[in-house]
Amino acid sequence: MGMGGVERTFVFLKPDAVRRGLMGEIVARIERRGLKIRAMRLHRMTREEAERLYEPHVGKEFFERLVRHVTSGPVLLMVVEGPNAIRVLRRMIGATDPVEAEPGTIRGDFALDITANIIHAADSPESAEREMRIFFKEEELEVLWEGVEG
Ligand code: 3AN
Repeated sequence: MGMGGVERTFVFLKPDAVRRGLMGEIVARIERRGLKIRAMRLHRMTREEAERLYEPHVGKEFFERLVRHVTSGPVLLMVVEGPNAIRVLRRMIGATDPVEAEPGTIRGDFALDITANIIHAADSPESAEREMRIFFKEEELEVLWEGVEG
C-alpha cells in the first residue's frame, strides 16, 4: 500500500451533481487538495457501461436503481492523480450512507440520498484501473501531459 506513492484513481460526478450545478465546487475541492486532474470529460453513460462499472454489485437489490440513476443524465468522468490518491479521495467523498457521511466530506455536505449521492471514487488500485479503462484509453491519459513538467 502506497506510503506517499503516486496513484491514479477513477472518479465520476453522478448526474445529480451535474444537474445541481456542483461540478465546479467539487472539482475545486479536488484541485485545492493538491491532486491533479489527469483527465476529465462530460459523458452520457450507456447502460452497458454502467453495468460493467457496477459489475461487482450485480444481483443486489439496489443495482437497477443505481444503473438507472447513473444513465439518467451526463456524468463528469475524471482520472485523478496524486500521493495515495485512492485513499485520499475515498476519505474526501465520505460514507455511502448519507446519514453516516461526515460534514466536511463531499457527500456529507451535498447529499441526502444513497443512490443520488453525488460522486463515485474507486475503492482500490484494482478497481481504479478496471474502472478507468471502461471510459479512458491509456493513450488519451498520456497525450494530454506530453512534455509537461512535474
Ligand atoms: P461507494 O460508492 O460509497 O463506494 P459502493 O461501491 O458500495 O459505495 O456502492 C456503489 C453505489 O451503489 C453507491 N455509490 C450507492 O449509490 C449505491 N449503493 C450502495 N449501497 C447501497 C444501498 N444499501 N442502497 C442503495 N444504494 C446503494
